[in-house]
Amino acid sequence: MTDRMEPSLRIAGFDIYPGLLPLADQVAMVEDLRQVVAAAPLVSPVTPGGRQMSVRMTAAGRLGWITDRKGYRYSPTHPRGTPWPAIPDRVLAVWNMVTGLARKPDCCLVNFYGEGARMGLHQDRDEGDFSFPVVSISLGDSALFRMGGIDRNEPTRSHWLSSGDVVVMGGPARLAWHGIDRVRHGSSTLLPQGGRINLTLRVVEPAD
Ligand code: MD3
Ligand code: FE
Repeated sequence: MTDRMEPSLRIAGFDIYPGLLPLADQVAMVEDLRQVVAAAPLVSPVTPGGRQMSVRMTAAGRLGWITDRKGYRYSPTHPRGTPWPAIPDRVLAVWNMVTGLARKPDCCLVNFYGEGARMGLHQDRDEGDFSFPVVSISLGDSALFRMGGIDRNEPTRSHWLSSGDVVVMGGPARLAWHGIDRVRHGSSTLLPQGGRINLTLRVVEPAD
């Protein structure tokens, strides 16, 4: 356990670090992610209900979150059967900075939002241990992030996330409802064709 950096903004239990990543680090992280996507291509996941998600996904780490007609789950392999690539060190450095935890995340989920992609309000509860926070890193186009409470019907608040912003969901916020209502396509030049990448770092297996 090292020191944890203090957030500059707190909304509904969500710790927000606006502009934490300098532009040079964002550019380097996108290069790291090109290698991740080369080893583990983005897929358009299908929900158990048979709907195709508008967000494309892949992952790095020991486990990746996947969904298909069989259900939502963490898997040690990409849908094509290959192990996930390692989480880039530059991404792990962000986890260290904002959590100060010795425990490393098991999963770095990579979400890619092309034009019109969104993510409906949901909870993240497929992990085996909710005592650890989830860390989100935004890259590319700005997105309207909606944050609610632990109950579906609690009021929500919205906040625009920009490239280089980091959010930490820990404590009660770990099980809060959240989603991405819309992305301002072309609002950032980080990705030459536009689009948004969100990385979420997660501890999936219970602490031993
Ligand atoms: C709050 N991703 O991958 S990141 C997701 O921007 C997800 O792609 C959104 O929701 C995105 O599950 C939002 C912020 C986030 C991520 C995980 C959370 C908020 C969270 C887990 C628990 C509570
Ligand atoms: Fe989520």
